[in-house]
Amino acid sequence: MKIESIVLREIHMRLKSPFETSFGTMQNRRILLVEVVADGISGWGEVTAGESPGYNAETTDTAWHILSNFIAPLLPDKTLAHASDFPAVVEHIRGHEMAKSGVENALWDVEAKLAGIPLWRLLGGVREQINCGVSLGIREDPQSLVARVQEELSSGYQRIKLKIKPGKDYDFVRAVRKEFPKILLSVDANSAYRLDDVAHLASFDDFDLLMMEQPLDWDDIFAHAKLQPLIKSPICLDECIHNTRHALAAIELNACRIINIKVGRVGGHTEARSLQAACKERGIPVWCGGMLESGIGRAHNVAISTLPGFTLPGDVSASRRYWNEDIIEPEVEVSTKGTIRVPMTPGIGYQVRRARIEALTVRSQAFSISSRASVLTV
Ligand code: OSB
Ligand code: MG
Repeated sequence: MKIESIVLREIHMRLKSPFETSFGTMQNRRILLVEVVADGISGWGEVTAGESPGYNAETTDTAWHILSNFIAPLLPDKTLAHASDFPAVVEHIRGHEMAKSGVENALWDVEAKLAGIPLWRLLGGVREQINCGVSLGIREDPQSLVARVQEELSSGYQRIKLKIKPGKDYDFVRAVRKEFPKILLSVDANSAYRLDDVAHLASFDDFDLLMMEQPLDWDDIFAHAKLQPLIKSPICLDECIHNTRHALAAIELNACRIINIKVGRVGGHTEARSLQAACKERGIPVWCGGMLESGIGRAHNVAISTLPGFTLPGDVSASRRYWNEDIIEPEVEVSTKGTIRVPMTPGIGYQVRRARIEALTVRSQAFSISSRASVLTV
């Protein structure tokens, strides 16, 4: 693939309703999209960074900075045999996994289109439908949370994940578990607790949780290794795991029994694939996490979820749970059994709605062979 051009865009999209986590509330999304053209074919990726650095260190603006100053200028005129060769191109840049992932995944889309096959097949996927769960934001009171859970179960979703934070945790989970004694139920603390809270975290043993996601500090695998033997709930790491090496350390230390793979958090499909293989070899189930993506990021999540290690329902759910109108066609839809059928057309397998993206764009920057210099439009 000879890269001809790369276009960065920031689009603004408003979530249907605010999403509250222990680190803050998200509603007005500032999403970066990356379009790469290589061998005359256009591919799309999404940068999954948040607007503020509450989940991880990256933001929409740090990603724009890294992409426009350090990554995009390297690309025009470069030839890569495979998208999986891209990580080596940006190896000298430390961190900024989400920024890198936006470009790498666009290259995967190009490569799959050039090969005339769906992306999920190119990645080595083995299933034609994926199992879906939902992640529910923190609510005012337990009753309204129970009502939300009922709605999602009626739509068919196979697993419910509740966001928790100190003061909005035990009573909420208890109310949901009481109403739905049999469902697959998880909680996600997004690093809101400390090792001193062990007795409180152990009290969740009552609820037969499928997992407790990232209870402790975002960068502290060691503290999770101390916590895991003291609680029954299997710990699932999210924020702590940025690459396969982190996963191997966490597994060897018994810091978790499950890992959430987010393609952006680990730097792209190449690392996500290697991480799931490493976990599979060691009997650690993985599932695909979400970052409130537009249809483009969602399509990439659908594709990676087909790999053999992804044995638990992911946080990949229908476009219409988030957006009044998505930027892809068809939108991502979930069956009444809580599954998404993977697309059979080449690349990400969903049509990108250019006119709609154009209308949502607030800034863009293009890098191409002919100009070499970039063109900035605000
Ligand atoms: O921790 O999984 C998380 C959303 C934003 C930031 C972090 C997380 C989440 C979610 C939502 O849980 C997942 C989704 O539905 O996209
Ligand atoms: Mg999480």
